[in-house]
Amino acid sequence: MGNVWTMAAALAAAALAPLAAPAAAAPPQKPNIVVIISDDQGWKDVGFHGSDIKTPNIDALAAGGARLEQFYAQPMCSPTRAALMTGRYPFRYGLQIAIPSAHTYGLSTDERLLPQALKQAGYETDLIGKWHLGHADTKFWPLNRGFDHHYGPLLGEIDYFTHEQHGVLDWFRDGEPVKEPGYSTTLLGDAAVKLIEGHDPKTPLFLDLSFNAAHAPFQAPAADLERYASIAEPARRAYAAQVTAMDGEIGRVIKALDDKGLRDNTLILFQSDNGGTRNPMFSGEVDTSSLKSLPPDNGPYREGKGTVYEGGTRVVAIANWPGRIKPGTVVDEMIHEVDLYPTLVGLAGGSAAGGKPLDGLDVWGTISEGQKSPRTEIVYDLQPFRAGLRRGDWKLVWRTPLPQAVELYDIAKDPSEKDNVAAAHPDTVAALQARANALAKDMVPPLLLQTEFKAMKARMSLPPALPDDDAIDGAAE
Ligand SMILES: [Ca+2]
Repeated sequence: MGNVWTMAAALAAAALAPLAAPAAAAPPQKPNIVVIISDDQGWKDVGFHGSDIKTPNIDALAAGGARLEQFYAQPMCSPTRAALMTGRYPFRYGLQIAIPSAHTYGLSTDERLLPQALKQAGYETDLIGKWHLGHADTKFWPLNRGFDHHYGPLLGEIDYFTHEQHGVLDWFRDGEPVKEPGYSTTLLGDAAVKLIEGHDPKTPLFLDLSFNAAHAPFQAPAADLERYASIAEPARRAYAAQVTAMDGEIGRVIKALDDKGLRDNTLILFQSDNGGTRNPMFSGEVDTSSLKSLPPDNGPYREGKGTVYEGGTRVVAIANWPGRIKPGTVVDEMIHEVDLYPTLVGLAGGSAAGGKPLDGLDVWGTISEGQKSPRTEIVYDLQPFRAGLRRGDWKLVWRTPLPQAVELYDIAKDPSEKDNVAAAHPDTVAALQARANALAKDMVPPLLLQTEFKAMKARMSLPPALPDDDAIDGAAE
């Protein structure tokens, strides 16, 4: 009898199974992911960090989500964008330095990029705004790197109104140059709103909205400038106006997500791509050397863009997802740009496998549940002439050409990097130097330096630079 009942139970279970299966197997809804990147914005240049520059929409994102107070990017535009796209440090593929406009190299095409991984996970992938990961060959362009659509500049250091750099148009829609009127920040906001309004909610969306604001040149529409009539210095006034103009566009994008009913299933990340520029040498190709002071403000952090000090690399950053990240969260744990790749691919239910080994670590538990960061080390930069490396709270700043300079800071106690304690901690310095050296064994020297050395070598085998015949004849008289 027992067997009969067992058989009956098994039959009943089998009969019920098909009914139960669809509910159990229904996949969780994949979140929309909107990454908003500002360009060269100072750490302090948001309302919630105490700025006089008005950023009510960014402030609301911060208040409604998590402020990431130890979020590290790379010191410049291209390297940070490369770190986001690959989940790997730029020293692994020679992209430690921003790509100058006349150079022809780009982000190595054998890297597997974030939009490729998200596309494989079923996402629509859109880049609205700046790329700066290769422009001279179409093989580097966004549509050949996993994006379904791209609108905006391929490089990004443009005039905000003409969209030109050095008189050359840098404004594209899906690979075609576009000449159109308008302030770049407004045009990018318009495009993002239109995209969200027309988006089919059945397909999860990855939007990389990458403003050229607030990079030099410092330009803003008259109405935005008028708001800051109280700021006497023209560059700071224009910079403040362009930050507030960008904030307004971010507000429109959030409203579009709200209106479309997507907001509760959308993770929004906001960050600057590097610290604000404090030295004209690093401001880009626009000459800012005549300015009395560069406008961005990195608050308590030392120096700015281009350097491995905290002012160049610890950037303003926010994560916001209603219902998934508690409002008012402050994450004071180390997170690096490379961590976004595995974190976002993980949330998307995709696979981080299939590319090269990642430097990034999944930090979702740190952002959303208050867990300790899995990250114990930050590589700020690694080049033949310098290293910036943090392990725990110890940070090494090492300029390697002779005469070399070695600095050591306790970042927890001295976040402003005022007190170089290298002399008092020789063992810590030696351990960090050994680690930097070990990492440097896998370093690809910057593609910029490789290209320039080739050009230099070519110039070294030109004909002798002797005076011309007239000068020689004259000398003999
Ligand atoms: Ca930048």
